[in-house]
Amino acid sequence: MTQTSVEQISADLLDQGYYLDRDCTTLSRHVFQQLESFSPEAQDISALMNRIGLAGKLIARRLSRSGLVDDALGFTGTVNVQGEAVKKMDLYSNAVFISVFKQSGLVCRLASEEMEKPYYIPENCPIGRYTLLYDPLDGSSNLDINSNVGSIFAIRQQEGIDEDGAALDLLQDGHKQLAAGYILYGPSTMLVYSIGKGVHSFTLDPTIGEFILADEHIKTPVHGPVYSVNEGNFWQWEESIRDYTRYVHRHEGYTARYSGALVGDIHRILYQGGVFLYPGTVKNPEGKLRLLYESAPMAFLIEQAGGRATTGIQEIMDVIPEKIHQRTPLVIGSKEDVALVESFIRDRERREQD
Ligand code: P6P
Repeated sequence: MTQTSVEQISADLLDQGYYLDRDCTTLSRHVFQQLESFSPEAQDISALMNRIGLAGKLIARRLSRSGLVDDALGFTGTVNVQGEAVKKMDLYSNAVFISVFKQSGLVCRLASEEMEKPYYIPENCPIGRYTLLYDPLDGSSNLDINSNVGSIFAIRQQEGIDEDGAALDLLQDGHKQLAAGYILYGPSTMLVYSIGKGVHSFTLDPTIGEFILADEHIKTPVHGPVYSVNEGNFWQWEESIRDYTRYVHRHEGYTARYSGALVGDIHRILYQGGVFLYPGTVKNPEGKLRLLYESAPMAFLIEQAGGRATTGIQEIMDVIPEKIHQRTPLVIGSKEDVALVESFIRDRERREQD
C-alpha cells in the first residue's frame, strides 16, 4: 500500500471521527456536558432524560407498527378528564411513561393529561424527588391519518410529601420546571429538550436504539413567515384575534401551517420562526391547551430558544395554575410575531375602553 493511501485513509478516518463522536453523543452524555458536572443532581437529570428517551423509543416502536398490530388503533370508548374521547394509543403511551418511571427510582409522582389525579409510585416516594408532568400522546387524532403526533414533558422537583395527593406544590409557575421538552413522532423520531441551558435536538437512530445529537443551541428566528392557528374557530374568537388574522391575510410574507398537533406545529416554528396561536374560543374561553403539561413546557423551551410564549395578556411562564388541568390561551413563537399578536389585543382593549 502506498504512503499516500495510508495517509488518505487516516485522514478519512479522522473525518469520520466527527460522525463517530456525534453518534456517541447520546442524550445522557449530553446532559452531563450541559451541566459540566457529575453531581448527584446532574446524575438524576441525566437518568431522567434517559428514561424519557426510553419512553419515546417504546412509543415510536408501537406507532411504527400501529397499522399492523391488532387493536393498537381506534378508540377505547372512554372519555378522559378533559372530556375527550380516549384512543388506545393514548392509554398505551400513558402506561409507557408510568412503567418507565416506576423503574427509575427518581420519580415519585406523574401528572398526566390522561389521569384526573397524579399517579404515585409509593416505592419511589421516600427517595424520589421529582414529578413528571406529561401529555403522553398529543395530537392523537392524527393517528387515523398517519400524521405526526408527539409527547410533551416537564420535570419539576417534588416539594413536600403530599399525603392526601393534593399535589398543591404543582400549582406553581413555569419557572419551577427543571427540564422540559417533547418527542416528535414524524418521518423520524426526534427528541427536543432543555434543562435551562439552551435547546437541543436528537434524532432516534433505530438501528442502534439511541437518540443521536442533531442540533445544539437551537434559536428560533425573531420573525418567521408561519402563522399556525385553526381558522375554523374564527367565528369563536375575540375581535382582536380576528383583527390579527385579517392583517396576515392582507400582507405579503405570511404562510399558514397547521397540523392539528401542537408538537409538530411548534417544532416547525422553533426551526423556521413564526407564531402558533390557540386563543380562547366560545367553547373553550380559557383556551384548549393545558398549562402544566402543554403550554408551560413549550414556553420553557421557546424562551430558551429566544422566543416568547404568552396567554396574550401574561407570560405563560408566570401563570400560576389553580388546578392541575388548567387550560390557558397560548400565543407562542418568534418574539416579533408574538408581539404583533399582542399589539392587536392591546389595540382592541384601548378601543373598548374609549
Ligand atoms: P383543534 C390536540 O388535540 C391538541 O391538544 C393540540 O395538539 C393541538 O394543537 C390542538 O389540540 C388542536 O386543536 O381544536 O384545532 O383540533
